[in-house]
Formats: sequence, structure tokens, C-alpha cells
Amino acid sequence: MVQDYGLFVGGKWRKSEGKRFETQNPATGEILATFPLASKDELNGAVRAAKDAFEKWKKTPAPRRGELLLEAARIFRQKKEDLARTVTTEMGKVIAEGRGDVQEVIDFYEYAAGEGRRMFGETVPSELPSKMCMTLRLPVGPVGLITPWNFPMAIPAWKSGAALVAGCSFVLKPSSLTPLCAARFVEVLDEAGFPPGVLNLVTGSGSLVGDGLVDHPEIRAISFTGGVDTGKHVYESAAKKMIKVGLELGGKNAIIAMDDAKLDLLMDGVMFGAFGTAGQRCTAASRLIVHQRIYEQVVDELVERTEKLRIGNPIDEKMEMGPVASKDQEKKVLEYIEIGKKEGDKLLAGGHKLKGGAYDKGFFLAPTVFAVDRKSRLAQEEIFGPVLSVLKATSYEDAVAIANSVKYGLSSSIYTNDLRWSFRAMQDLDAGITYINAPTIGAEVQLPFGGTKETGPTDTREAGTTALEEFTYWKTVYVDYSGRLQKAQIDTDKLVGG
Ligand code: TXE
Repeated sequence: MVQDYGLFVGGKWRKSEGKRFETQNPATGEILATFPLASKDELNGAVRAAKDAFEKWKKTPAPRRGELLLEAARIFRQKKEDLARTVTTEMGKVIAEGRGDVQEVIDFYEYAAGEGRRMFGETVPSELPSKMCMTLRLPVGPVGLITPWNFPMAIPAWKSGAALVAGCSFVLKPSSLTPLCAARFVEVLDEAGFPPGVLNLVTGSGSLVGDGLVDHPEIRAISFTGGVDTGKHVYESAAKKMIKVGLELGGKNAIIAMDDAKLDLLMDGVMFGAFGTAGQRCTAASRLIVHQRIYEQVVDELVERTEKLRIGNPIDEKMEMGPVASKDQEKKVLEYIEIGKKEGDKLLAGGHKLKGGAYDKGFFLAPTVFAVDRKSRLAQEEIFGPVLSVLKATSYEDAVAIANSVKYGLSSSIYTNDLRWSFRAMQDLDAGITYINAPTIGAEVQLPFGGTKETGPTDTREAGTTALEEFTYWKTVYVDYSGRLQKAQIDTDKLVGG
């Protein structure tokens, strides 16, 4: 039965009388659920609920907030298989990756729970006697979380876990391709016992709900993951309000294969990096830069492996790649394939929609490999689909120059057994993440995640010890217990305490 969801506001599911939209399985076309296209008033109601709840939530001791995160992690673990099937059914990633999505939720909630007992400030010596100085981390206020469809549970978890433990309440606006994952995510948080209004879910259009959230005067920070054009727009609007904004806007990530790379290891990494989640990861390896000495060998092996990939309904354990997430995604990827052909890039494998039988019901594309010129659009632009562009490099320096020649800077990778190249690459690759002898994907939650250049501003990083930055500000406190007026920078002769 197709369930009609409401909006989750102030601790309750609320009916919405306005228009609705459907969410569907991209492998079968089956309609999974319907959701409200929320109105401005409904959004305002959610922000009000978040604002009211914030006043108490910020006073809840941080370790107690952490305990609720831990309880949520326990329930996520209990429901892992069921939730993973929702991820796969609604988004289209293969079931092993669906489980990975939910595992990332568990990992991050467990990790963030611990922040409740850390959240360290500093004590700093004063230049004056009988005076003490320290810093505290305080929550910024109610925040807006705007999330994409490619990690429909993990990305809401990264953002909400950090916000909640920091003491912020939030309104989550998920992608309209994966509202069911967001609803099921919120159901678990509700079951864990977070107070009403601390978490709110509002579905609807980016232009109304997304923009409305960013512009709302009570929203004090925005954490956004999505496309670069939308991200720039969000950044501009947030700047007008002078609020914090975390942006993660994708990449054009490269794997560099040096001539001393271990070939089997390289090929396993390339296949997973390029075609995992059908290439729809912000960290996906969409470029492979190969040293000229091993170029022919790598290309032959790559084509052979690509043509053998098993593609089909991602709920089937045997499948290695599922459909792309939507009709729009399919159209965009097919357009890029045409651009490649027109620009004279050499198609080596795939390059078309898969047809016949069950393929006709979903958005299935053949995994595609092009040999491209370094200036071509396939070498420069984010495609966000199962298309890998292969480039030839003459040396380490040339490979790094190609890798750095794009406008994005999220993830990067080098396969080599030479320590010199490994250590140089850690610093030479202009990206927020560098992998040595592993593909560009596979972030772990206890490390910072984010990029350079148009991937997003470098002042915030999700996850890791930096996760709290997006949702807290530093308060500086001076305690003067001298009993008299003391003047910093002026009373320069006060050397003795008392
Ligand atoms: O992204 P959007 P889409 C890239 C990828 C993909 C492309 C488009 O190249 O093909 O973006 O995907 C909300 N104000 N990435 O259309 O539109 C929207 O409702 C505020 C890379 O899904 O950026 C959704 O919740 N919010 C990326 C979220 O923004 C607005 C992952 C992302 O949607 C808004 C996904 C507005 N004006 C796509 N308009 C990554 N970094 O991994 C839309 N939204």
C-alpha cells in the first residue's frame, strides 16, 4: 500500500492539505509513498517549533544530548536491514551499499554522541593578575539541513548528529527524490526520545522550502549538500543574513595510476570508485589519469571489467550496479555521453541506455568509459553518473597538473608503490581528501570531510573533530576576581597577583 506521509513538526506527523508528490523506485517505477509539497506557512510553523524547542534543548547538558544520539544509534542498528532496503528501493544503490548508508548513520551517531562529553573549550592565561579566561562552545540556534538524494540517510545523519549534540534544533528539507528515507530516518529519532520540536521534517520544492529555510530570520545556520549552482545561490542568501553555512557541492575526482602501481589493486579500486552507487557519489572517481607506460594495459583491462559488470535491480544481492536515481539523472548522463561523442572523445565501453525486459521499467545505463582529451567537457565537468573519463599522463608532474585542472577539489587518489610519489601527492593534490592506494570513495566518519575550490568553502568540514564547527560559535569569557577595575593593555605594570 502506498502510504501518504505528512510533515513532522513539533514531535507529531501533521496532515498537509496542499499538493502532494510521489516518490518512486528508480529500478521498477513502483510508487512508494506520497509527500506534501509544504507551503510557506507550514515551513514557518516548523521553524517556530524548532525555535521553541531550542530554548530548552540548548540547556540540556551535552552528555544527556549525547545519550539520546546513542539510543538512536542502537535503534538504527536494530532496524539496519529494513532501512537499508528502503535506501535501495528509493534511491537505487545496490543493497550492500544501502546497508553501508545505514551503517554510516550508526557510526556517525555513535561518534557524535561522544562529543557530548568532549565539546572542549580552552582555558587561557590572562595578562592581568586574579583574572581567568576561557572559551565555551555554544549552539548557534535552530538550523536548516538541506540534503540530496545520493546518501539519503547518511547525509541527514552527518548533519543532524552534529547539530543535535551541539545543542541545535533543526528543520530537515530532504531531496524530493528520497523523502521516504528521510521520513524513516526521522521516525527513528522520534522513537529514540528527542523532545518535540528538536527535529522537524518539511518536504517540498527547493525554491519554496529550501529558499524559505535559508532566508528565514530564525534559522541561524545552513548545512547544504547538493549541486554547485544551488550551493552558490544558498551561499549568497546566507551571506546576506551573515549566518554560518556549510556547503558540499560535489567533485570531479581523479585516480592517478603511476607506472609502478599494483595493477589488480588499481583495477579493483577504479571499478568501485567509478561505478559504485552508479557513479552518483560526490567522491566518485570520474577521471582516471594513467601514466603513459601502463596506459594501454590499463585501458584493455578496464574495458574488459566494465563490460562484465552485472547491472540490474539493486535489491538483488548479485547485482554490482543499479539504475541512476531519476529520469532527470538519466537524461543528464545521456546528454554528457552525446557531448563526449560530439567533442571527439573516444567511446571505449557502454555509452547507451540499457533496454529490454526489466530494464525498460527503470533508469538503467550501461557503465561507460571514454578516452578523453584533458580540455574536453567530460574531463572537466561533474557528470554524476556511471561515466569514467580516462586520460594519459607523461609523468607524475603531468598527472598532478591534470588532476588539479578542474574547478572542484573534493577527493583524489594515487596508486603507486613509490613513497616519494605518495608523500608528494598528499600535498600536491588540490583537494580536501587524498587516498593512497585506495579509490576516491570510502570516507570514515571520524575524519573531516569537505573540499577546496568550488566543492565548497574550506572553513567548515563535516564529520570528524571538525563536525561541531558548523553548528557552534565560540564564546569568550573573562572572570576577574581581583575585586578592582583592571585594564588590559593599560595596566602593564601589574606583575603580582592578589
Ligand atoms: O541537486 P540540487 P539535484 C549534483 C549532481 C547532480 C546535480 C543535480 O551533479 O546531477 O547536483 O542534483 C534543494 N534553495 N549533486 O537537482 O538541486 C533540493 O531540493 C535551497 C551533487 O538533486 O542541488 C535538494 O534538497 N535548496 C551532490 C538539495 O537542494 C534548494 C549530491 C540538492 O538539490 C534550492 C546531489 C534552493 N533554491 C547532487 N533548490 C553532492 N555534493 O554529492 C534546490 N534545493
